[in-house]
Amino acid sequence: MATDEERLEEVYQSVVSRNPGEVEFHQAVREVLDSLGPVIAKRPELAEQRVIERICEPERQIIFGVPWQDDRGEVHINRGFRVQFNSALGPYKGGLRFHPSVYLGTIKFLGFEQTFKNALTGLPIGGGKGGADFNPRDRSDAEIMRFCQSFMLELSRDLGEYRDVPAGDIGVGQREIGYLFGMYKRISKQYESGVLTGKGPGWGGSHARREATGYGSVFFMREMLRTRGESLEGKTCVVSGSGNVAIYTIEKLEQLGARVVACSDSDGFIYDAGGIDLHLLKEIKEDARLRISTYTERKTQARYVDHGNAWDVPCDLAFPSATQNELNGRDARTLVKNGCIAVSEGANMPCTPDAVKVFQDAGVSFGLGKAANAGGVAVSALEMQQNASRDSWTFAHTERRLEQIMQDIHRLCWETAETYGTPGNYVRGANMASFIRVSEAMLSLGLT
Ligand code: NDP
Ligand code: 2IT
Repeated sequence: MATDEERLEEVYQSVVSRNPGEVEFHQAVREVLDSLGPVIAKRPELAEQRVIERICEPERQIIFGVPWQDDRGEVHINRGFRVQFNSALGPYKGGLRFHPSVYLGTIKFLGFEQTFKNALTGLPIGGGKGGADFNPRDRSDAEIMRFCQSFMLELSRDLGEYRDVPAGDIGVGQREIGYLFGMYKRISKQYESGVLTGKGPGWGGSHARREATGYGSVFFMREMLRTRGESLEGKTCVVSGSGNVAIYTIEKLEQLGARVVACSDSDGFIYDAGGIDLHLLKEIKEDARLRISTYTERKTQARYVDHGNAWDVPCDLAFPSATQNELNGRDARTLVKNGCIAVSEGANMPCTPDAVKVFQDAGVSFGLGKAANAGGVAVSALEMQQNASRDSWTFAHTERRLEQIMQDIHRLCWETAETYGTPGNYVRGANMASFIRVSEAMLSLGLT
């Protein structure tokens, strides 16, 4: 009879052959399956009814064309996706990504991760993800609006407060959610607030949703540091990216007494030894939507390194918060050599498998994305709660809930890792704990 390891390997091989070329999806599945051995050994009933195979197969995959017209009247066609991955714990929930690199494999990897992440929050949300291979860079407001409207015209058929609730991700922020929601409202003839999250607080959104992913990643880091008898106070940090997650990671780190000396975009990074000027950063990225290189025009003592690698900058704490596989084994070795003691993944799967191994072998506390960046989707679920009860909570109340949720996720990962014989391993802890939650629900619901 096959051992548990052999059975998990068989499942992995079948995922690879059923989803050819979707390398990020394979990578995400590999990480989860590699974690499950101890759970299957102790609780074989969770592997019954082919639950592991079923968890790797999306419940539904929707692909559609998105035609739109630019400001010069030229017609473009993009490809839109929504992968409704798993609804054992609640309606499909997860963001939309607009980026030229998006293909089905990107959305599948993100939807798979989302299923487990959402389970860790303890809130009633299943996993899904969507997006398009649309490049919003240098597009006017009107072009973005027309694209969002065309995208929603098709996607609206598959959404609903109790069915599937998208939000933002790379290239999709409050502006895009506004255009998407406006179109949904028109098509459905209803002010169905709960169909999208990440809305503006003035039109049904939750306070602290914009801040939630970044703040949550810092709260998770604080918990990891506590287990080492350390705190954030006085720590030097590097945050990659300069989008939604990066900006609010920097904000919370500054509030809690740490100093962020570098952040980046896909063209290069800035180094500001005195600490990144958050006010200026927000002006550049949120208001003017410019490149990070313009930071040095206003702060001449800072340095911009064109095509440089932010992980070369010495730091105590690293927050990869841009995109998948942005931090490789070489970068991890540099960080370890420079004295980095902990990593919190604000992005989804930003560290390559060899980077994760370098961190774990060196005793660096490593908070994987599906745990560390779960604050965003958690506050999205709180937004759904507020919409369902036609209520609006204060910023302070919502932030306290977020803080509590991140502490609970940290404790769950920590304790699960211990229970199953891999103490301190958040990757194992998070994957096992979330698998238990999703598989128990799937078994209870029968073959549906
Ligand atoms: P934004 O679009 O606001 O910002 C993305 C940032 O990452 C930009 O600085 C961008 O630089 C950089 N970036 C994007 N793609 C690449 C790439 N291929 N190579 C290098 N840099 C890149 O997105 P978010 O901040 O919302 O998302 C960042 C990460 O966090 C993603 O992995 C996302 O999945 C994850 N995440 C987001 C959540 C949210 O609530 N928004 C929740 C949980 C996770 P440039 O402008 O040059 O492209
Ligand atoms: O990756 C993620 O968790 C998100 N992009 C947020 C999803 C959400 O529904 O808020």
